[in-house]
Amino acid sequence: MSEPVTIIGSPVSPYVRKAMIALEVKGVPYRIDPQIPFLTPPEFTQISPLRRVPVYLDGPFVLNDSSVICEYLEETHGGTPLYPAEPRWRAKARWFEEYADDHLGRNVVFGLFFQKVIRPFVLKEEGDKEMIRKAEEETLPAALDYLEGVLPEVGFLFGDRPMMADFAMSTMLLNARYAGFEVDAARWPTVAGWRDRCFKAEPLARLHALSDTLMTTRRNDMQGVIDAYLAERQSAA
Ligand SMILES: N[C@@H](CCC(=O)N[C@@H](CS)C(=O)NCC(=O)O)C(=O)O
Repeated sequence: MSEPVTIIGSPVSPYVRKAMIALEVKGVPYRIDPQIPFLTPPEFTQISPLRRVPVYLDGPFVLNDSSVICEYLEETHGGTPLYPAEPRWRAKARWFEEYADDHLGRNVVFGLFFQKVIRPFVLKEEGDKEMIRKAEEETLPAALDYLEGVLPEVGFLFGDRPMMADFAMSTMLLNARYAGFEVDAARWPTVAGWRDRCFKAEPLARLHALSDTLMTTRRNDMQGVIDAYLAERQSAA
């Protein structure tokens, strides 16, 4: 039997969760090495030139970037699709995934989560107040205005099943929540309804539960929590 693939990065990262979603939807056995990119040794650059997670390792084969990893898994495994087949919808799906990774990521992960959670609690320094204000008051409300106009009132972006674009965008909202930013359901009812449907869908629901647990787990205990989660997945398969 071949060795399971390894994902480097913590499931608290929305980008790492994307890779885990793809692996779980495709039924690929995997391990997690929950390294925090800011605390990795200098040699980390050899497998992650931008010093980012997730990193996908399959023996000597290395992939970087969550979208690259997800598309590779889609191309190499049959079963439940992560992207729509029809070229126009597939192009739209790529756009939403890019919007999540780049724009939502810059504002949620870097603008809020990094400034309000990682800097004070992991790096023991103050976050950038102006960056937080801008994300909370300007860029994220504008992003939610955009999403309110393009997300479906029922179901998911491409039908009655969530695909990678739904997962990539909605999972950013979990890190926004960790940083104290909640989607106001009175102002953005369509986003809030779609977000709730995505959060209840597997494998996102169980990955969010894992991430929630890790948020309150000491760093030394994280590997054990993740290994227990993966062992349970293995026995459920
Ligand atoms: N476009 C990349 C973004 C990955 C990313 O920014 N990951 C964050 C963790 S949430 C990271 O590693 N940050 C470290 C850094 O930028 O120095 C992807 O989709 O994988």
